Amino acid sequence: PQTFYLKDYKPFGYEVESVKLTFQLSPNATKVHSAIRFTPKADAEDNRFFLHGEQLSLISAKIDGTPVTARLVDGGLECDVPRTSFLWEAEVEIDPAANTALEGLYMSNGMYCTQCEAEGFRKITYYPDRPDVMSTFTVRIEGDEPVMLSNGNPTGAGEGWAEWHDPWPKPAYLFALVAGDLVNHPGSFTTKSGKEVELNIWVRPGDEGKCAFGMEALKKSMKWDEDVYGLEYDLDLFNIVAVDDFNMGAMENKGLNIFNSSCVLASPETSTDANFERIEAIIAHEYFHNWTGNRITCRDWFQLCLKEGLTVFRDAQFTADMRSEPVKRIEDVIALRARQFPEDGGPLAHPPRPEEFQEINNFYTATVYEKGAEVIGMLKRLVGDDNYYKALNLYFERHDGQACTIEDWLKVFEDATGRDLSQFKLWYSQAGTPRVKVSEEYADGTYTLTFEQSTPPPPGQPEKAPRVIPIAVGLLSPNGDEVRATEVLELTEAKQSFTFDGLASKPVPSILREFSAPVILERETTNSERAFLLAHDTDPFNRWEAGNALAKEVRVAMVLDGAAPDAAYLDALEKLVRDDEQDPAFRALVLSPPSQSDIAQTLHERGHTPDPQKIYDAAETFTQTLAQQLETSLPRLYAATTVEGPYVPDADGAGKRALNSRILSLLTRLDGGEQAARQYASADNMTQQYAALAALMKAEKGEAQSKAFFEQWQDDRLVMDKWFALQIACAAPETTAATAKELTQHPLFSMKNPNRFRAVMGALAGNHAGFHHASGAGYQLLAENLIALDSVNPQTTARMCAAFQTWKRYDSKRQAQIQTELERILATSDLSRDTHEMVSRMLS
Ligand code: HT7
Ligand code: ZN
Repeated sequence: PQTFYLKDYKPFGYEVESVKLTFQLSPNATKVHSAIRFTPKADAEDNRFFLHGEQLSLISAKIDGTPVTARLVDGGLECDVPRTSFLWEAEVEIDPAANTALEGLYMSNGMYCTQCEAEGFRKITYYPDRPDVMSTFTVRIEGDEPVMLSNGNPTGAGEGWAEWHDPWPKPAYLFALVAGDLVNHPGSFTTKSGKEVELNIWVRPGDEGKCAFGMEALKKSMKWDEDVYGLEYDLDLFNIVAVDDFNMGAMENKGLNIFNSSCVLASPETSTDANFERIEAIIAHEYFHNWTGNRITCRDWFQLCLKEGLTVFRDAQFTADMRSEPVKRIEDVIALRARQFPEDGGPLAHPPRPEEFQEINNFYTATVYEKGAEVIGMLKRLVGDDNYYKALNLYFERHDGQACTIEDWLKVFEDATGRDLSQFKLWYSQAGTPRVKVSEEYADGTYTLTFEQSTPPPPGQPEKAPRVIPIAVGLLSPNGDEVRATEVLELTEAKQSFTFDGLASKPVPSILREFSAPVILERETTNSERAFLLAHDTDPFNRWEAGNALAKEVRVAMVLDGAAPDAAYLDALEKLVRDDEQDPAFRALVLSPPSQSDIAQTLHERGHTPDPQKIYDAAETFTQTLAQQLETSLPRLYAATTVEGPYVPDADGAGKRALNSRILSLLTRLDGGEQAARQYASADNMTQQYAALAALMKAEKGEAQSKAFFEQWQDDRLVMDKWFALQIACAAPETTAATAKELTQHPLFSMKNPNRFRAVMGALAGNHAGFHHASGAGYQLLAENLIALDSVNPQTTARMCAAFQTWKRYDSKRQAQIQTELERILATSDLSRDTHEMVSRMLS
């Protein structure tokens, strides 16, 4: 397979002045006519006229009305063209009903829809399918579908046709078309300059009742972007469409966002609090792309984090403002450590701006998205809030309408602040998570913190220069008072010391407050100091972090030494859970144990080989001991945290329900499931129904409720995904693979629906002890299913291969089992480029 390199970038040799597309829709034989005006660039380095095209049947091609013979070459066509402006016309035929890869134009439940990012447009027609080629699009859709939508504003419609025009130049990856039997949930928004924008959420008939929350989230996002970034919406219409079959969460096509239905449809009866929060965030994310992605796009796909890192950063700011800042930060750090750290520490490691790829779809990763956002968070911390917004204003002013690079992005910060960011830029080019070792000294009222940074070399990047690392530090006195408020230390050298004078006694440091940089902090400290910070730190993130570190230490000791759960830690948890002064969401987070794969990662980082069964046993013992310790207070705590009254999916209610659910799961270990069964029977919302079912199933007491749940919800696709996943998530290690296998035989299992496939195979990979069971059955089942999926949907297959990325952490027997499965996948005939790249990287 061909490898593409950042260093090889060359601009396209032609301007695309305008694009007119006509679609004649038909499930198996859609005709696409394109009329594109090209003008050769006077200063072009390369005037080869090459248009991308894949899986297209070319019917005809013309230049200025005269038929021409195009040469079909690998990945597209070439043609001899005039040296002056000309009109290129082509007619192609495509087969949307056969398109199970869900890239280009495809069908989902009888509805036509598109997914063009990253390189799907080339499956619709011949085109320079690269993000730096921007043009205005006019689209005519002919067909007998009741609703036919494209980007921009509608310009005409009649019996069997509709026309659209998007006045904003855009790359082809933002093109979209949707046609089908759809109903809309309407809304409207008046921008700060007084423009009335029509809003619609389009769904399949029957789903109308699940749009209200998404519509409110959209309006809040529009308002927030005006208030915080001064950015207004720029069309008369904003459409969102919900689609059942979709490879990712959603797509920010200009004026016509397309969403995985799981990321937009919500109702109290069918969605949990977590679903509501995620939907609000994804709607915001896609809306924010209108400026960070669409108005200013990427020059090439190596720059993907330019739009994705920034947009994730912006959606996190939004969620923090709408909900709780510390809770959002804690949730994001948990997710970063669970998804990005393993990527950065394993064979799939790459910098936020990769320098080579075979298949760009494989680089929509936690590193590009989440680490990309962390890098922006560090930049903001280093330059300060005012300078951050000054730089952002300059970015929008200078680059509106352009396709940009990370260099452009950093230059606006340099110009706005006068700061040299050349060392900071290493964050974009170096892979791997830096480890920061801290030591301390105290003498005569002076406290010294010494930091040493290093990054274990990831694949292909032996040299690791020191990076700029902002480390937010506060100091507490031994009685718990804060003696130094948060200060951001700038670590720029491999080893550097910082001093604090005038202290009456040796302070307790609170380091890396708010998780000010995506690093692994290594510091020798005691459990009693961690407990002290859990009780006293004024930084909520570090208070949680202290509890989390304590929980990990306790688990690690249980796994390595067979120790009993630490009594002091159990006492600290008991105290916290009973403390009604504390935020329920915070209490729920502290009460949620570190995941078993997190413990495996911690053990690995400390040079041990994790044993998944031992980690599972320690988790079970710990939770059972905690339940017993809290035994007498659990019924009261359960009652005190139960949220009465109508369900409202706000942060406050969600925090209380999260705590209540944790308590219910502990109680269910002791009361034989009585309380959970009562909650299941009386719940009027999915959060409580699901929490009760999960608690019962985990305790192996939920058979009747699981059957009832299926009966109640079998016609709801999204709720059924929960049902599939939960059975596997709750299975014991030795039955996990068998449970998953049985579910793949279920009539409602489908290879063609990525949500259902992910529900089953994602839950298998997510059940740490089950997936890594010594029999190897989990590995085998996943590999078999990935092989089967590859010819149907390469993109989803390749993404899910990443379940194996941590394989070198485990013992030699497990490594051999996984290696066998990876080699089996790689030996599959006609393996997709996507999967081939992922598996080869993991085996390298
Ligand atoms: N920008 C979108 C990425 C995306 C995507 C990429 C590859 C294949 C399918 C895809 N669907 C959506 C989504 C986002 O980050 O907002
Ligand atoms: Zn995005």
